[in-house]
Amino acid sequence: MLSLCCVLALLVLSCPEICGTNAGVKVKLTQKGLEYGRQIGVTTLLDQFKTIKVPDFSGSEEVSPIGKVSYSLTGSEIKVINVGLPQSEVALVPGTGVSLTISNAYINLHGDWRVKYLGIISDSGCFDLVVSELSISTTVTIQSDDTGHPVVSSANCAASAGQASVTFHGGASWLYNLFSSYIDDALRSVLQRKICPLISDAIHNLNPYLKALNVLAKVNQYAEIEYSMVESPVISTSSIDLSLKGEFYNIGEHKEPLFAPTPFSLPPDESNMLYMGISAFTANSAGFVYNNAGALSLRITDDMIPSSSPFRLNTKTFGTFIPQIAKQYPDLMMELLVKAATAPTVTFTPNNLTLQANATITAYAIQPNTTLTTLFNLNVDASGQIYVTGVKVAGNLTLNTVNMTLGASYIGPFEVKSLDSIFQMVLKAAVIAEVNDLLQQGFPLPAIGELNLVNTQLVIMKDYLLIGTDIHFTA
Ligand SMILES: *[C@@H]1O[C@H](CO)[C@@H](O)[C@H](O)[C@H]1NC(C)=O
Ligand SMILES: *[C@@H]1O[C@H](CO)[C@@H](O)[C@H](O)[C@H]1NC(C)=O
Ligand SMILES: *[C@@H]1O[C@H](CO)[C@@H](O)[C@H](O)[C@H]1NC(C)=O
Ligand SMILES: *[C@@H]1O[C@H](CO)[C@@H](O)[C@H](O)[C@H]1NC(C)=O
Ligand SMILES: CC(=O)N[C@H]1CO[C@H](CO)[C@@H](O)[C@@H]1O
Repeated sequence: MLSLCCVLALLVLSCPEICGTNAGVKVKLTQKGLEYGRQIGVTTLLDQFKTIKVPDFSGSEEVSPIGKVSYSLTGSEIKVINVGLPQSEVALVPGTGVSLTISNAYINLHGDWRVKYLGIISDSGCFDLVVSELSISTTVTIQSDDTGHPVVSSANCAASAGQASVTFHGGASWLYNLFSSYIDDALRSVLQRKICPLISDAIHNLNPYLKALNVLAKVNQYAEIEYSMVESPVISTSSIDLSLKGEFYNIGEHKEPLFAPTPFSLPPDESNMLYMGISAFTANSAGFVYNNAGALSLRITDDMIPSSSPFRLNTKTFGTFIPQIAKQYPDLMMELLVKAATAPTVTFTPNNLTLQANATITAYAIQPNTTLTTLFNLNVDASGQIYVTGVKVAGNLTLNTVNMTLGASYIGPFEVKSLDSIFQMVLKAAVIAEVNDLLQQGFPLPAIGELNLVNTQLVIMKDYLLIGTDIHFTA
């Protein structure tokens, strides 16, 4: 059940009070995705059908010239031994959900029979029954319950069995006729009556999973991302489209940034099962959250600079660019504090993901008694390209431009430009490495937990990142 649930979990989420806001993340399940969901669903139903219990039949009938014949088909031995669902179809029902049609299905049963007549004569044997040309149709409706969670149910279920054919083993042939008509009518109708409740149960059984669906996914110790729906799912003739909030929040504290998502729509591609658009808004809400959490500051010490580097974080190295540092603070180690001045922002343009950040860098000399003496601070505007890699929404940053201006100096005037090369090196070695660690973690995609993504492509579009993927269950 879990697997079918996952497909449905992709289809449905909730629509709480935030309905009407623009989506930060959009998800589209195509016909191809639905078709994959059908295969998984049919496998699940096959297992479900094998559990059908056929009740005992017993009764008596006047059979001339013998008289009263008591018979029983013993339930404990009437077993479903095979089920075939060779033909099934799913189709989108615009505005409602998904229709499922199964045709030419069959069920093989095996059981024992027993008769008693003329008071004393008893006879017994076994039988094989094939109920074939079974047709089943139902609609899976997708709705929200009053707590804003998705609920699926089965509507308009109909099942009919075309014919039953029975083979008896043991006993006298006149008995076969008695059973033939009985079995044909009774067992066929029993099976018919059992199928729709079974399907309804199977669909209904998805609800606990949907109820447990976490629309708030933890990213790390600072952030969680909310994937609740901002509007009801749009079910058209070609896809199911979901609009999700897709917003990062500080854990336990849902403060809204000043910016809002820019409306965007996914391209009409259909070659993958699933498409997902992640807006620049979603990425920028992450910057907002990390900045609020005070997570965007980094203390850089000499041990973070590669040992191969000729530049060291000490007053000797800096003294070659700013002589008064070496003069006033000879032979001291230094430390830098890089701190975001504002939340960094990303811009998505076709094939280009740019990160811009404004930061301050404060340089300290470390006194022998470990006191930090402030030497100067700089304002830095930096921009870099983020290269998105692999199937995770994870990337790596390379630095494009760095523009440094002096904030304050406690060591007299100096030419900021002279520090360009050393800071380029420090930013690359320490800051970019740190940002890349963060980017490599990526973040969880909505309800993807149980799925493997295959044939995944990532494309940077204007204002959003497009992921096209197929999905695969290994369970
Ligand atoms: C990427 O976009 C930024 C601005 O958004 C621009 O400055 C940069 O030149 C672009 N890079 C490429 C490779 O197109
Ligand atoms: C960085 O500061 C400049 C002005 O110095 C401003 O134009 C820009 O919007 C800021 N960028 C961010 C990401 O805050
Ligand atoms: C540490 O040393 C510096 C420089 O010698 C001095 O200014 C400062 O007061 C000292 N701090 C402490 C806590 O001893
Ligand atoms: C660097 O920033 C300063 C102040 O924000 C600005 O005047 C200057 O044009 C910028 N230089 C470059 C190369 O972007
Ligand atoms: C650390 C890392 O993976 N760096 C890569 C970032 O992306 C650029 C462009 O694809 C590569 O050249 C780097 O090697």
